Amino acid sequence: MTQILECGPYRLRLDRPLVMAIINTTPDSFSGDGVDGNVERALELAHQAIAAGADLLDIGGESTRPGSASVPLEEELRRVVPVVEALSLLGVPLSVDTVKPEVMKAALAAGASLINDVNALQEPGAVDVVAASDCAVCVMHMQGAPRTMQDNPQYRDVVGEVETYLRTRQQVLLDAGVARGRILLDPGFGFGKSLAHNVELFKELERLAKSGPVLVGVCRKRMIGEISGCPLEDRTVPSVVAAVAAGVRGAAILRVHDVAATCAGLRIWDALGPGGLKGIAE
Ligand code: HH2
Repeated sequence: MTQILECGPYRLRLDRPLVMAIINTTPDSFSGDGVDGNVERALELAHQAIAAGADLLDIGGESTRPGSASVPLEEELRRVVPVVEALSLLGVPLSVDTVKPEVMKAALAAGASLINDVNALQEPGAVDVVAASDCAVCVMHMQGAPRTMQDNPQYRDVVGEVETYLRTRQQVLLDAGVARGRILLDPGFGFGKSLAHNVELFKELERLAKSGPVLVGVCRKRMIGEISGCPLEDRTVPSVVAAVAAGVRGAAILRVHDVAATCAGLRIWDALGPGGLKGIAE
């Protein structure tokens, strides 16, 4: 049976991998495509992403690249809320990438329908904000905090530990009254993980998807550079191949910078790959 993601006013069918376009409102995102709070530029990127086939837009106002510091609340609100207001008129579901309950609340009021939290709603009050709305939510696993998370991350059993963590956060949401159909899980590629940890997790996406629909964000990340040998500016092709591989392994949503290339890659696999792309529907 086709899984549905309940996402505010939207019902998203998860019978193929959906493409989530990254719109960073930051001045300092690692991939260099942040718009620094410029609403016109964000609108332009959003139009391009939708025309290229994006199913959702993910708006972020705080970089979480390794080594980054947290952004003051007022500054994050200044970057994110006007962009959400402007993009909410476009008719596609908007996700907001934040760890702050105040930003979640303001973004939902401005028209967002998915909260994407790399901290899995651990800030006091965050679960309540989500529970009080009808938005979807993505809980992500991170070991440590962005400033230090890549300093020698350690696991005994990375897949088991990430799976247990995601199920625990999922249960917290269920207990707070958030329906299962609103919850996405994300192993958090690059968030407190070595290359070996990332690869092991990637190869077990089907197992993770048994706990709930999985969002995968690997586009242009260090692991893509390490495996492919490509510098940041040449990571579109390896990122697309990784996105297709994630789709084949059952990812429900692919969070990407390169929307047109990703959609093209998915179409090719769907038409020519063995078995096509059925996401997690089967
Ligand atoms: N990765 C980043 C940010 N948010 N959210 C989820 N759910 N999963 C991810 O893998 C993820 C995320 C980091 O990438 P990016 O937004 O491109 O960079 P920055 O944090 O520097 O803005």
